Amino acid sequence: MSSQWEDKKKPHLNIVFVGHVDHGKSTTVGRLLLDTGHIEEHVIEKNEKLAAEMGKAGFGLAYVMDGLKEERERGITIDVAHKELFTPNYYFTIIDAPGHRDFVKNMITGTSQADAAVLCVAANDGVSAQTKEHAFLAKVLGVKELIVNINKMDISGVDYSESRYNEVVEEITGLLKMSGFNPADVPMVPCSSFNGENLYNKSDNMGWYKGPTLFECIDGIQMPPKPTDRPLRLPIQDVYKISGIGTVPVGKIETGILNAGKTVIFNPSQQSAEVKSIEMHHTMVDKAEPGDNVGFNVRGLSAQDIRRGDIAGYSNNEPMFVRHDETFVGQIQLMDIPKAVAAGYTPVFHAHTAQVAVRFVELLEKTSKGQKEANPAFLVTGDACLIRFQPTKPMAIEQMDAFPELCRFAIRDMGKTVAAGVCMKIEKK
Ligand SMILES: Nc1nc2c(ncn2[C@@H]2O[C@H](COP(=O)(O)OP(=O)(O)OP(=O)(O)O)[C@@H](O)[C@H]2O)c(=O)[nH]1
Ligand SMILES: [Mg+2]
Repeated sequence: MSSQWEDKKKPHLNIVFVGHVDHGKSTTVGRLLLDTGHIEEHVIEKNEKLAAEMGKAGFGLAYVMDGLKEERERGITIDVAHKELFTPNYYFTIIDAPGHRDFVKNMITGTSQADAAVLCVAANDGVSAQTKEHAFLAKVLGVKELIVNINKMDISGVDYSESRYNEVVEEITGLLKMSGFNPADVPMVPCSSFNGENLYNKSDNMGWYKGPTLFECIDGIQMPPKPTDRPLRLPIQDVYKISGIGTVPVGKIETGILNAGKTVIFNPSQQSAEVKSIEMHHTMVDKAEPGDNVGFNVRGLSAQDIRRGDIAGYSNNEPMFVRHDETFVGQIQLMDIPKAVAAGYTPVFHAHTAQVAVRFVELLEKTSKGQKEANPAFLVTGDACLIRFQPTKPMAIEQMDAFPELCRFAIRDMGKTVAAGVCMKIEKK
């Protein structure tokens, strides 16, 4: 079945659905696709029958996105899934991320491909652990536009209550401020994905809500202008070896233009190669722009020469990187850390597509409850701090003043995100 708005020449955006486990991300995506005519009712009916047989009644809509056997049995999303959605203004690729804390790694992969995000928050639970973690990660990983779906408004105890909606809006507003989004720019739509209320069709049960539907918000996204006039920066997501073609790195362009025929350099691998061809949405193109997800064939490099976490650019303005004997200074905000941390702490940094263990070398200046302190001995949850860092192996990262798109990082330890930060100054030797 095809959509009435189908047209692949429309501007393309990747939109990721994130939020705490079970808050209804997959159900929202399934319902949006159904109500907008991208899939037919009988598909959902078949899914629902299958779900009921597996003891997962109610998961028929979620099964549109949850296709893996284990996902269907457990009733959770494990890996990201992609689907096309056409709206009057855009051609979207929807990325449905898992909410379960064990699969945050997959959420990070999906979110680093996204331009925009829908944060799903169940109205009964409100802001929960992965609501927080995903909001921080979305900001760090470069999501520019955010929409909130306050979901499950139908559920018993919430019963479409305006005052409960207002309470959840207040909680989310606090979270958005902490994670670096401006709440005034973020629409928050009260929905029931299960019943299809305020997703595509307006709800008869929430007359008090006068704002746009989730679909109208998604279609109305205004993306900031594409930084086409800046130097090329293309973080590499994966490198494939394709028989008959050769080495094909893939990734999403952050800034600048990738041209076929030009030579690119990959840092920190420090390898150069000519771009032979570029492919986007299974079509060959001569050039690609910021926001485009591309695969491109490079001449003369093996798939082992370059890797995920490299950034491609041109040699007249190479992507920056910090070697293991160099340092950088960054400002971090501690979100959730089990114990106090001091110099010597070496958690994993996630910056664009890179994952590198990085050591806290020197705590320079702490801000705690509005009070500043030079060279503090340790840090706890809620503190912000300016720190000198040293990666354990070469790591591509950019300074905030040069490339705000590539200066952010999330810090993860023991399976959770403990802090988020920005790189202010790279100290090259
Ligand atoms: N009452 C009610 N239940 C909902 C709604 N949306 C989703 N659910 C139920 O919530 C459960 C989880 O839904 P999913 O869509 O799988 O949630 P998810 O956020 O994708 O979960 P993960 O991907 O595992 O993080 C299912 O039982 C859904 O039927 C809603 O609007 N109202
Ligand atoms: Mg899901």
